[in-house]
Amino acid sequence: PQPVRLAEYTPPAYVVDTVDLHFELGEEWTSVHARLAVRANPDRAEPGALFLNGREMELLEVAVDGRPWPETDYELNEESLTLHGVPEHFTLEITTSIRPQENTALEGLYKSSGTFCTQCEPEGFRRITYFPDRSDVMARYTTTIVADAERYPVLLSNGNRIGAGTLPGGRHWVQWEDPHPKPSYLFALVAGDLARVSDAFTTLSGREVALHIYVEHGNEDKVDHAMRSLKAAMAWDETAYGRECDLDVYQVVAVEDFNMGAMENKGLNIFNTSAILAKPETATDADFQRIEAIIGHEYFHNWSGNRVTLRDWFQLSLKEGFTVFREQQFAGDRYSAPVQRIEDVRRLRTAQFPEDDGPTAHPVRPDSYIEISNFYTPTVYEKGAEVIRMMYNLLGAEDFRRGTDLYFQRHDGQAVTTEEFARALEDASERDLSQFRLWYTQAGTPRIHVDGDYDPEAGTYTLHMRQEIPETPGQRQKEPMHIPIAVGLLDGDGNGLAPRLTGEGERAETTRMLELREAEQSFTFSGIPEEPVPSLLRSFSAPVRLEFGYRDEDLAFLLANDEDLFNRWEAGQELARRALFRAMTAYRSGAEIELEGTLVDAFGALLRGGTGDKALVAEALTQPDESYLADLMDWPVDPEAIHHARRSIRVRLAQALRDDFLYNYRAHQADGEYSADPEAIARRRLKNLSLAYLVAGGDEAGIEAAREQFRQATNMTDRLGALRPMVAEDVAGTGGALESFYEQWKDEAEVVDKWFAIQASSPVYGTLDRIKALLDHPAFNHKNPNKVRAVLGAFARGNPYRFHAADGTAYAFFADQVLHMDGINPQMAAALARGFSRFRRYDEERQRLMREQLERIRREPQLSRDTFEIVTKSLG
Ligand code: B3K
Ligand code: ZN
Repeated sequence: PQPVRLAEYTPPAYVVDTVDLHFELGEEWTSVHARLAVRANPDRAEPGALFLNGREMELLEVAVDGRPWPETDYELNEESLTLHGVPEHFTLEITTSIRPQENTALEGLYKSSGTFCTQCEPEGFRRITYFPDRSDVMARYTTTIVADAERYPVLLSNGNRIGAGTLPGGRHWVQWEDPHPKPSYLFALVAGDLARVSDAFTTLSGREVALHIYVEHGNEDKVDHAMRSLKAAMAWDETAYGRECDLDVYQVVAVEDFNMGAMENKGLNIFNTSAILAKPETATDADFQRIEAIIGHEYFHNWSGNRVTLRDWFQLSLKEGFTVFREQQFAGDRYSAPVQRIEDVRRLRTAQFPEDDGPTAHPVRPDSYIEISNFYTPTVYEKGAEVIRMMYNLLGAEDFRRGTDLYFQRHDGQAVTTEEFARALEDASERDLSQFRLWYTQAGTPRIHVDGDYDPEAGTYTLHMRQEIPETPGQRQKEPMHIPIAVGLLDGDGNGLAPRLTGEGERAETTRMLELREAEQSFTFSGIPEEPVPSLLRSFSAPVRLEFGYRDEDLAFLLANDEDLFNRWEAGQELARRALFRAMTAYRSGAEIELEGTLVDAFGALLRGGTGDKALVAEALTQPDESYLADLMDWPVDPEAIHHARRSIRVRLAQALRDDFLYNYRAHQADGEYSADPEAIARRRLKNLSLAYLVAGGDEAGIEAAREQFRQATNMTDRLGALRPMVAEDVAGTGGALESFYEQWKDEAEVVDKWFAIQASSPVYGTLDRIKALLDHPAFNHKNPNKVRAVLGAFARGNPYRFHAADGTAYAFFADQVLHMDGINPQMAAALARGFSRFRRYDEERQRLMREQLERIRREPQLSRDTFEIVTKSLG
């Protein structure tokens, strides 16, 4: 397969003004009749042939202006239909026949537990009809759906319902009209027997928007939270960005089988059930928060993505990075901004940093791809959000808002590029972002080395900074980037100074946003009475790896005193990382693993109530996970050392701080009814973290408390809060607990997914034989992405200790699974194949074993484009 390149972008030869779709949904065949108003693109001199994308369909008819188009004047192949000699303006009619019930790739039109549904982003529409399936072709859609009335009482598409009726033979029809021009990737259709929960929202200007959430019958009691979140998101976008909803009706449908979380189709979002259904008995606090974030994310796309859309797929981060940033701001406003920031950064570090450092590294705006579905990556999403956040940091809140207002106003209804976004911010702020644009084109996580230099005579403190951007595939030479680095200075009592650079006047703010632009650059602060402790990269103002030679005491001091809560957490994490790396060294040399006092004292002080912020204490005491530690480790990554070191640090912390954990466990028991408010979530978080440590420490009272909590819990957060550590530590009675859990929840698919994942990611329960047994479990199904993620995804990502078993048996098994999945769902297969992509980070024997599997996968003659791209890039 040949790569598609950004440099080869050309505007479409023809534009489409209207699309009229007529679906006849059937059990065997579904026929699609499309009538398009086509005209030559006035921006192009010689339009030439009309090129239409299309795959996996049977073409039944092609007509131009009502007359069948002769076969001699078109070319049809596996991926396209090209019409030669068409007029300047015409009506094109195409009839295709498709088999949604056999579509296991879950792209285009497919069936999910009896419901017809669609996923068209990025290139699914071409599996429905022949069409210029590219985001810069925007048209007005009308959709008529005809289906059996009994099986499919609910028939939905984008926009407003403009007609309906019954037909002979028990069939009925509904017609929808979407007044907003849109690219084909935002088209959606749903047909099924679904229950509806409704509400309404009145916008700032008084427009009434009907809100409907559709779920399978029986799930009506699990949509309250999503509905509340939707209304919160609508209100938030009005105040935070001045964006009002432009629809009369906003519909959301939940389906079981979905490749990702959700999809922002215009006025008709389609959601994975896992990203919408929640009630306290079945969903955890993390689920509640994830649902709110995803509901918000898809809603925010209505402006950042739909009203202003993408010129081409290389611009994907224009909508995704910006929308993730908006989602993060929303979540931070709803819960706690520092805790949200910690979670964002944790995700960035565990998923994006490794990607940026491996064979599939690519810029936020890639310059080529083989399969665009492979580019819905942490780099495009999470690093993309960081790029937007850095612009926010550089411009400040007010100018940033002026910039986004200008962007939305200037480009409403257009398909644009990241360049237009940067330009709007520049124009609104009169700032120069030319060097900053490198963040879109240069891959690799910058490393920043910082030294501090105090001059007592002059009363100055100088920070010397040096930036290096590592080499990435296809990018040798890198230019220095423009990096906002938020800095504070603490005096000996832990108070923040108000740092001013030499030459600047007095300032009040205790955080100074430095702008690093050179490869090496120094910043000198004046009027510094004593040697300060610097607090660097506050709130993680840029997605970089920053190094500064703190002493352990400095870190403990920052953990106790920094006014920047994110950096408090960061200081605690750095202390923990150091202890872990020392423990790994000890483990590898066969020495006893010890835990020195600084970490114990610092964490003890936190638990005894230093900050008063429960959520933050819980975050600080959460150990960095194994895959993040693998990313930090020098070659070769040693999964065993990581696992054992991490475990013994956990056990030792638990034992050293046993009384504090027990106190916190008891002090934060729930009282009264479940609530998903920030305070209650923080309380459960700290309580369950304390419980997990007590169980890890082998404390009898703790283990008994876990058993008891597992039995008595009235919500899933507490139930899993007990079961997880029981499974992780394999305490007596865990097998029975797992069984009873399954028995109790076997009818709730989202809960069964948790049951799978908890085992697959456990170093004790997720051994290879158990994983194989889970695949044979009646509740497992390779065609359901949630199940695949719960077992195979959790195994590869969440259980590195077992996945990287030294004998390579897990690798061989996993490669079989990749191949099997490739025949079912290429996107899922490619996602799994990434489990091998960083094989060069491991020792020679593991490298050899993984390479062997990658080569075996690559030899498969029918391999999908998706998996092919990941495997060949990994092999390099
Ligand atoms: N835009 C969709 C992602 C589509 C991915 C297709 N493989 C969800 C989102 O980011 O909102
Ligand atoms: Zn998105």
